[in-house]
Amino acid sequence: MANYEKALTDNQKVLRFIDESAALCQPDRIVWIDGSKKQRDELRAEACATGEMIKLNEDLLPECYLHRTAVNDVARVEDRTFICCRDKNDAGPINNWMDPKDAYKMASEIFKGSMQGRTMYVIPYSMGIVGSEFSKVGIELTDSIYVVLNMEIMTRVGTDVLEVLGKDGDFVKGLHSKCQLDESKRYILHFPEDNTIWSCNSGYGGNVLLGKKCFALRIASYLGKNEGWMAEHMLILGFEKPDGDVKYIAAAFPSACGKTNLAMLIPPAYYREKGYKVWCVGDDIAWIRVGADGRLWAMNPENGFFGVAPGTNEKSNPNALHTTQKGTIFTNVVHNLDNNTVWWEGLDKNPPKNAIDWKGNPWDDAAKAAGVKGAHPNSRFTAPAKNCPCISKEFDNPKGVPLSAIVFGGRRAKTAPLVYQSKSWDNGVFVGSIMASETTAAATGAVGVVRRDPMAMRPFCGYHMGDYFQHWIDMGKKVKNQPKIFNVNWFRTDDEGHFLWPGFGENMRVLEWILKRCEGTVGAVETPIGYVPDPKDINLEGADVSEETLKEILTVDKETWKKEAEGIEEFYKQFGDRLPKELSAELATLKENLNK
Ligand code: OXD
Ligand code: MN
Repeated sequence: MANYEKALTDNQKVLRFIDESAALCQPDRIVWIDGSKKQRDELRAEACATGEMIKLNEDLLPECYLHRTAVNDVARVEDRTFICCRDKNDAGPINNWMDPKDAYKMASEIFKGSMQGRTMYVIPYSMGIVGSEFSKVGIELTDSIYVVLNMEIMTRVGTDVLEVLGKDGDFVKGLHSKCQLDESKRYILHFPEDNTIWSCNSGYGGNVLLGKKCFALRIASYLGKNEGWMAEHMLILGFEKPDGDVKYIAAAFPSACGKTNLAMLIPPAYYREKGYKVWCVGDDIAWIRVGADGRLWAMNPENGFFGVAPGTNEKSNPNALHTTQKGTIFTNVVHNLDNNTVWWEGLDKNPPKNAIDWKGNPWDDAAKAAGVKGAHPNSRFTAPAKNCPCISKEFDNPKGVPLSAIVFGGRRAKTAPLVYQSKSWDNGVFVGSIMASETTAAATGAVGVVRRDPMAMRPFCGYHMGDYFQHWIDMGKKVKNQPKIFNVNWFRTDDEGHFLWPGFGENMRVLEWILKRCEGTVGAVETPIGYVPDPKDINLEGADVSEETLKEILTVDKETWKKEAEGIEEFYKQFGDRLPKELSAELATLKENLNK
C-alpha cells in the first residue's frame, strides 16, 4: 500500500505534478524534503545503511561522504540530451531535438513503474536567494537519496521555498528516476515550452541534479531570452584592490578549462603583499540582468560547487581543496582505507597504499603499476559555497554584483593571444560566438581538433544558437554602461607543446590589465582582432615569465587568423538566416582587417 506523506503545500500545480508523476512512476512512498538537519541526517544514515554512500572520517573530513556511480554513468551525456520544442527549427542546428509529444510518449514508457519499491522524494528548491525577485523555483522529484543530498548542497532547499511559491506560483518541473541505469534508455529531456525536465537512467550529477545544467542553463537561457535576461555558463569573481575597491568580472570557459580555479584564484605573493584579493561569487553559472543603474548585474543561482577533483591540490586551488573539507560529497574518487578519507590523481604524490578505486576494486600496487587510475578523471566534489575561504561577501546578495568586464576563453595552442579586448559590444559578442577549444592533443605538440563552443554554451543553450547570439546583441542595446568584453587564452604553447604561460594565480596579472582597460587607465595596441596589451603593461614582477615569452604569447599571426576566419565562416553557415547580421558584418570586418 503506497504511503504518501501529507503535502507541505496547497499549491495545486505542485500537487498535480506530483500526482501525475506518482501515477506514472508508482513509488511506494512519497517523502517531502523540508531542508531540516534532522531529515538530512536520517537520509545520510539510510544511504550509508544501503551502501549508497560511505561515511568518511568524522575527525578529518567532518560530515563528508563518498559515493560511487555505476561504471557506465560517469559524465554528462550530450548525445542523449534533447531540447524538445514543438518546432524543430527552434532547437537549432547544435542541439539534439525531439518532438515533445514523441519525447513524452517514449519517456513515459521508461518511467512507467520505475519507482516501484522505491521512495519518491519531493525537493522544493530555489535557484538564487529564496524569495528574491531574481530567483526561480524548481521542484525535483527523484528516487535517489544521492540526488537529494547533492541538491541540498548545490541549491537552497526547504519549506521556505514552498512558502515563497505560495498557492499559485509557477516552477520548473523536474522528474528524475535512476530506473535501471540502462545506458540505452538514458535520456535528459528538456521541454522549455512546458518548464519541464525529465531525466532517466542516470545517477551522475550533471544529468540528475536538475537545478544545475538542465534548469539554470538550458531552461533558464530560454526563459532569459523571453524575459530579457541571460543565463550564462560563467564564473563570477571580485577583484579587490589595496584601497578596498572591488570590481566584478564574469568569465565563460568550456568545461575543463579551469573555471573553478580562476573563480578561486589566490593572487601571487607580490599582489598579496600589496593587499590585492580575489573573491569568488560563483564558479559555473551566472544569471545576468540589466540593473536600474543601466549596468549588467550578475548573480550565482547555485549554493555550492560541483567541481572536478583530479588536479585539485594545495598549489592549483587551495581554496577549493579547503572548501571540500567539510559537508562534502565526493563522487568516484579513491577511498583511502588507512584513514577513511579520499584521494585523487594530482592531490599529492602519496597515493594511499590500502585503497579502493572509483569502480570499487582494490587499488593495490599491481593496479597502480598497470596504470589503473584510482579516481575517475571526471570524479567530483559537491561542496557548500559557504565553506570557501574566499567566498564573496556579496554571495548572498539577491541583486548580485555589477559587472565591469566579461571574459571569454578557450584552449588554443597558437591562435588566440594571452588576452585581447573587443572593440565594441557587438564585436565582443562576435568574440564570444567564435570561442573554441582544441583537444588536448595540443599538449603533445600536435595541433588539436577545434571544437567551437560559443560562450561555452554549446552543450547548454536551450534554444537556437543563432537566436541566442541575437539575444546577446539585443541585450547590449539595453545596457547603458556596457561591461567591456575580452578574450583570454592561458594555453598558448611553444612548438614542443609546452605551455608558455604559468596560469593559475598568475592569471591575476591579466585580470589586472583587463580592469585597468575598463577604468581607462592603460593603453593598448590595436591588432586585426582587437586590442592587445603593450607587453610592458602586464606586470611581470615576481613572475617566472620572460618579457620575450610574454611578447610571443601576445602576438596575433595574420596567416593563422586567416585560417581561423575560414573556420568561423564554415561554423556560421549552419545558422543560416538566424545568424544576426551584426555577426556577419563582424566577420567581414575581421577579414578586411586581416587583408590590410
Ligand atoms: C560542469 C561542466 O560540470 O561544465 O560544470 O561540464
Ligand atoms: Mn560547467
